[in-house]
Amino acid sequence: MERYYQEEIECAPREVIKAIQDERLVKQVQHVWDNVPYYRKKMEEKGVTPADIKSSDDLYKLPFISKADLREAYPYGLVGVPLEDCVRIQSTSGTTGKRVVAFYTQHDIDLWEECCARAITAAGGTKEDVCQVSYGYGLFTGGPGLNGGSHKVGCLTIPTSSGNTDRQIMFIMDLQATILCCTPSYAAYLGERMKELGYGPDDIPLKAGIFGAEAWSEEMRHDIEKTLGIKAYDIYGLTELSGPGVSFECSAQAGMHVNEDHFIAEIIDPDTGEVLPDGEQGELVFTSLDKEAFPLLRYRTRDICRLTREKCSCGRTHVRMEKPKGRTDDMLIIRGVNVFPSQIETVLLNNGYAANYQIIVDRVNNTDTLDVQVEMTPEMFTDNIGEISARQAQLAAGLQSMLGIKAKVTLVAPKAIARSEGKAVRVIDKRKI
Ligand code: DLL
Repeated sequence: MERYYQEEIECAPREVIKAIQDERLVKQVQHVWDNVPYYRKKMEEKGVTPADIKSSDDLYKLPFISKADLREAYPYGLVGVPLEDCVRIQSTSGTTGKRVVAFYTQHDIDLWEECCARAITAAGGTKEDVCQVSYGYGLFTGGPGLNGGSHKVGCLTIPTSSGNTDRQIMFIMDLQATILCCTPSYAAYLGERMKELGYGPDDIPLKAGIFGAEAWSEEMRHDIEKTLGIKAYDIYGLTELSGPGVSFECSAQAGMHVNEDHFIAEIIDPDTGEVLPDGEQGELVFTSLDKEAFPLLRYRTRDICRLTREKCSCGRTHVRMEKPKGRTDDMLIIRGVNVFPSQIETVLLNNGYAANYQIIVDRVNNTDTLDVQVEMTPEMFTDNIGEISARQAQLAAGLQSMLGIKAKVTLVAPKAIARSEGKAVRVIDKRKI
C-alpha cells in the first residue's frame, strides 16, 4: 500500500497544482522584486516587472539565475528577509570557486523537512521505523535535511553522519535500523563491508534506502538492493533550493516526483535557453514558490534530465524528473565526443564489476586520452596476465560501443580505489590541472 505524508497535496488534481503554482509564483516574484535589489536589477534589465507575471504561464518572461549570480551576490546579496529572521545557513562543498551559502527562516526549514518527510514516507517509512542518517551533518544539507524529515515522520532517528563505517554497521545491526539514508556510493561501500563481515541480505534489518546527492546508475541500484536486501529509492535536491527532497522516488521507482507545490521545474536547451517540451532532454531549471530567505527564480541547475507528466502508478500527480544523467559541467568532451561518467558506470556494472572505478582524462601530444581504472571484484581477482588482458579488452570493447570512442582500461586489485563516505570523486581531468 502506497503511503503519503501529505496525501491531499501529493495527489492533488493537476488543476489544483496549477492554481497553487499560479498564486504562489505571483507572490514569490513580488517578494524578490520588493526585497532583493539584485533580482530587481536583473528583471529591469530584461524589461519585466511583477505586473507581467500573472500566472505560471508567464514564467518564461523571467530572467534566469545561475551559479555565477550566486557567486557575485555572495554572501548576502540574494537574501530576501532581514537577517534577524534567518535561523540557519547551509553550504555546498565548493569544489569550484566560492562556496554557495543558502539561508533559511524557520518557515523555510519546516517546508524543507516536510519535503524530506514525503520522501521517507514514499520509501515506506512510518513512526515505527528506525532511520539511520549516514549523510554528512554540518554545512552539507544531506544530514540535516533527512534528519529533520525523519523526525517529522516520527521515525527513531540515528544521526550517525558519514564515516566510521564499522560503527555505522554496529548501529544498523544493534539498533535494527530499517531505513538507511546516505549517498549511493557510501551505501555500496557499507554493503561491501557488511559482506566482508559475513552479513548476508537476510541478516541485515534494513528494508529501504534513500540515496542521492550524486548521479548513480540503475545497475548500481540493483547491486545495492541485492547486497543489502532492500529497496533503494533515489532522492534529489540541491543546497541552493533547500537541500534533499526537491524531488524523490515513490514505489514505482520510475523517476522522482518534484514537490510542485514548492518548486516549478522546467527543462531548457542549455545553449539557447529555450524551454523544451516534456520528454526532451535538457538542463533542469527550478523556481522556488514559497521560500522566504533565499528565493530563487529560474535557477539553472546544470543537471541534465527529462520531465514526464505521465500518470504514475503510486497515485502522486506531481511531475517526475528522470535520474539526472550528470551535470553539464560533469560532461567530459573527449576528442570532441560528449561522455558522461554515468555511461561508463553502466558498462562496468553490466559486465559484473562494482562501482569502484576512476576515470582519468589527459591530453598527450594534443590528443585527449581516456583511461578507466576499474577494480576487480574479490571473486574475479586473479594474477593471470592473459585473463586480465582478456577482461580489459572486453571492457574496452563495451566502452567503445557505448561511447563511440576508444578508452584504455586498466584492471586493478580489489580495494585499490579509495572508497567514498560522501559524494564519490570519479573523474580526474588532468587537462584542467
Ligand atoms: O547533494 C543535496 C542532497 C543531499 C540531495 C542528500 C540528495 C540527498 P548539493 O551538495 O548542493 O546538494 O549538490 C547538488 O548534486 O545539482 C546534482 O548535480 C547532484 N545530485 C543531487 N541529488 C542527485 C541525484 C545535495 N539523486 C547537486 N542524482 C545537484 C543525481 C544528484 N545527481
